[in-house]
Amino acid sequence: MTHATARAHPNIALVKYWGKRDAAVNLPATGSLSMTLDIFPTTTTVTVDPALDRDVLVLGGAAQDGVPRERVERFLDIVRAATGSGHHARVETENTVPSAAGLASSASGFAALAGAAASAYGWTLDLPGLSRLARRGSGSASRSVIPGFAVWHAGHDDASSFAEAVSAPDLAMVVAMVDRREKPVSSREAMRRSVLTSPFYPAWITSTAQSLESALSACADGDVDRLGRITETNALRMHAVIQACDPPLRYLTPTSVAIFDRVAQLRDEGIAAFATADAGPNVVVLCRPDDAAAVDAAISGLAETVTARPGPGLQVLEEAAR
Ligand code: 2P0
Repeated sequence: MTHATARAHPNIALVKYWGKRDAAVNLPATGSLSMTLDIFPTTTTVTVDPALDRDVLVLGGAAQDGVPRERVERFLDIVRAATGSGHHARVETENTVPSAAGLASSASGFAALAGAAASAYGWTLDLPGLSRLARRGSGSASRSVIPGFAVWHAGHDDASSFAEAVSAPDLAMVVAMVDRREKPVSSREAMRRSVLTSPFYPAWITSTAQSLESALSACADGDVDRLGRITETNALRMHAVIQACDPPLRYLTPTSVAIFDRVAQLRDEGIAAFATADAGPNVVVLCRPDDAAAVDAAISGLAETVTARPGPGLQVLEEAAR
């Protein structure tokens, strides 16, 4: 038996990934830009065990069945196909991010799994290779492999679609935990519904490609205000796409909207703060590190808060011995 352990952190997109151009190998319709956080890590151990007749997934000490286990098995099939292994594995994972609440547990989860599985099966990959592999599990996981800020190039095939580091101004994110419960519609399903039914989807593709270009140039210029404005606009556009789906779908709650309003008010008061939200009710506020305490004080009456800073990329904590 060989085993390896890896750790990865969630990331929050400033320019969002919303929709696929190829679901089979998980190619996104557009590129995206994110910050990997220094909070809520996922730690995963993969043990390759010739005695197993199927893959086992243990999440927080509880054996999983159904879709989560099958998703891991399909992912490990990719690693087995690449390494010529016929053996199954036991995957033990500990999440500190509230699962499925729009705080990117699949990003940290599949990034950690990619690192641990590649090592356990003896597949040596460079950082772009690990990012590509993580992408196959969950698109946003391609970015959690990278420390700090990452741009995920949309690409046109498996080889060209991966994330890499980008330099950006020093920033903080104040995370407002509006609701920790599992969301009723997964982002994968909501993305699919958006592509198929939202009349705004074509405009999303065009505007997001432009927003990514502008955001990258704001990063290069160290322009926090421009980067922040693009971030908030892009998030609201994504939610507009989602809210135009059939059957109807809305992730933002009255509390989420109240936080967006409070953040706009903070800007009127002279604090450069900008709100974003993923496929869930939680809101994340982007600001300069020196302003994080003021942002926290402004919104902590509306939801439980925690402040994050740019975090590390994928860490393999224990390499498989061979
Ligand atoms: C993002 N989200 O860029 C966007 C914003 C949620 C909202 O990437 O189907 O779990 O596994 O590739 O990565 C969530 O989508 O979707 C996501 P799959 P994933 O962070």
